[in-house]
Amino acid sequence: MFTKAIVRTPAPSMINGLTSARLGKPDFDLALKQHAEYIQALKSCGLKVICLDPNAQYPDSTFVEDVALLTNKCAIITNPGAPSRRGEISGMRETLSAYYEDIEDILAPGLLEAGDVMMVGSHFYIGLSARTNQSGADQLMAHLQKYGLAGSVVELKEVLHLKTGVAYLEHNNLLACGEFLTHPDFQKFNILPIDSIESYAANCIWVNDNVLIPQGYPHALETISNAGYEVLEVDVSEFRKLDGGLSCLSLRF
Ligand code: CIR
Repeated sequence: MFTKAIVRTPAPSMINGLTSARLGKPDFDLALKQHAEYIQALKSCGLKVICLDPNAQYPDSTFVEDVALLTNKCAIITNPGAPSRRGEISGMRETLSAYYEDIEDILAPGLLEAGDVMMVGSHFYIGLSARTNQSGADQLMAHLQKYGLAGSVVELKEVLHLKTGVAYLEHNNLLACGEFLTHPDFQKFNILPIDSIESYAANCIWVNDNVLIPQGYPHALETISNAGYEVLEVDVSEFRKLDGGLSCLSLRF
């Protein structure tokens, strides 16, 4: 069960965030409204939400998931692979020290963005991507081992982050799309398939047996509801324009 989430309000500079999507610039006012609704959805799942101030210096800083990995034993501050995002980690140690005694770091040459890390109980799958390298993954696995946790690497071919294409919904259920549908590492799970036309909906989040899903993906909604979850739809269209999904917008712990 999660009890808390950390989010960061978007700054007006978010409209200049990194993107590969050709969906136009986000509408900042709409993004603020959607962010507030996202916070409400987390609260309705029973979480206390800690909301960090906007950081205009870093346009992508609202995607707070990428700068830390929070486990039930320790926190790990990452070293983002995107050069424009590295400074986002400043202040994270201070924020996290209110909740964690043990805080570790990923250091250069290691690079890691926690959008590449999927928690399944005490095991963490780490995507090797354009943002996360082997050294970052090795450091993370060493930190995890120190606390009785474990990790393994997954090579990515098609997506930005591991969790762009896969989401663990507990109860052995794994939402998966594209390259992950047949990935050998994931065949032990009960795969809930997401069609490629709804690939954005593969980035959902499990919060205490509710599943937050992006608004506008009817097949994904049906698949997840049929699997027995309480589903909450959240409109995150403005974050999608920056390749960001539901998981990227919070750190849940
Ligand atoms: C980026 O490219 O870094 C941001 N525009 C989007 C980050 C999305 N984060 C995530 O998938 N964990």
